Amino acid sequence: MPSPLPDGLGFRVLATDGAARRGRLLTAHGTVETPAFMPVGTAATVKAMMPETVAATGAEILLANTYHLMLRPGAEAVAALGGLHRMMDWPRPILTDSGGFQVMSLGDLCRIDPDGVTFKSHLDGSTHRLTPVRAIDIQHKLDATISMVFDECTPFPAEHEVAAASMRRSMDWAARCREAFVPRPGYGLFGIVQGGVYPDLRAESAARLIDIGFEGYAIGGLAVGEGQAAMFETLSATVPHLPTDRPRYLMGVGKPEDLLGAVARGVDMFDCVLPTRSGRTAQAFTRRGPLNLRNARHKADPRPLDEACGCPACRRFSRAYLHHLIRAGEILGLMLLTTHNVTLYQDLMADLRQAIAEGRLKAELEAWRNGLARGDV
Ligand code: PRF
Ligand code: ZN
Repeated sequence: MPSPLPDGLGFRVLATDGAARRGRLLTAHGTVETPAFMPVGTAATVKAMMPETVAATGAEILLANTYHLMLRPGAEAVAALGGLHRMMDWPRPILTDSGGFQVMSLGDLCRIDPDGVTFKSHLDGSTHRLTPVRAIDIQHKLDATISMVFDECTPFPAEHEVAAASMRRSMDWAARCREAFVPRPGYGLFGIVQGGVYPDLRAESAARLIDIGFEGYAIGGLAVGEGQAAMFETLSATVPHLPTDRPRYLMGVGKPEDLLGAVARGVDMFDCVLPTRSGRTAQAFTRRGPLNLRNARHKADPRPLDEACGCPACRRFSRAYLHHLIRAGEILGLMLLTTHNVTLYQDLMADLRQAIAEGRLKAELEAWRNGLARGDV
């Protein structure tokens, strides 16, 4: 058994291989083996999956969204149902994003000022406001295991001056979030590094956050159109400025190839809608790259999606049947593809964890990259 929980979250680095780390996060709701991928449960559900099916994929932590839950059903409604874990019957850790990124994705439905953001609901057009204090208060009511600071995701591209001003505002908000956050054993608050693609701004942001002090450090403002090469360069320029004894979380990333490169650069946690959203657009991720199950070439194919996958979609059903379900608009098609995609992402992370522990990450990355690039035959 792990030793008693410290004041906030516990984190142990169990092994390293180059910059990559094999770690363990200890929380009030159980442990998370890292590197970890968090399936997205925006509205307190991983769409089309029962919680026990999510757990069976190997997922140990989910992400939920402050923005969506504050609008519907409302933070008080979630609190009255005993918090997120009890409401959705997911007893394991939950990380909530703070709402900033989601609000600012609304475009002209939102207005930003030095103290927060005023926005119109995408549901009914009603006006709402999020500030650092309010975002933390909502995450308390949701009972998030890990809360995120309220930040501004600087758009890409942005001039150095614009990215600097945006980052400094986010750092000011991060300090307000730290003050508003009520510490509890096994719970934590993560800071978010911003600064666009500028190494000097990323270094300044990391230093400001470390000065404030957080239980973990996220890297935000990436995967916003800069491309994989620039994302990797920015990661390489950011991670060395982060504490080695705290978890690092790359927000909203990514494709399997992105996860390989980011783990190699020292990232411990990820979230992305790709495996769950692609399931709903008939896209299956496999060890041989993506497949679109709508395509007529799968019409009579008796093979499973991925020979090496142990998920129910691959153990029990053919590509031809999945193709039929998708074409017929059957709900089971979405359920099976989502389960498969989440399983593939969890298998990828499990392979990387084992490879780091055994000091053979380089070969494992090569094996995955070769498979993904080979394509389906
Ligand atoms: N900030 C927050 N959430 C996020 C991001 C960010 O920069 C991103 C960027 N890829 C995804 N989700 N709070
Ligand atoms: Zn599968």
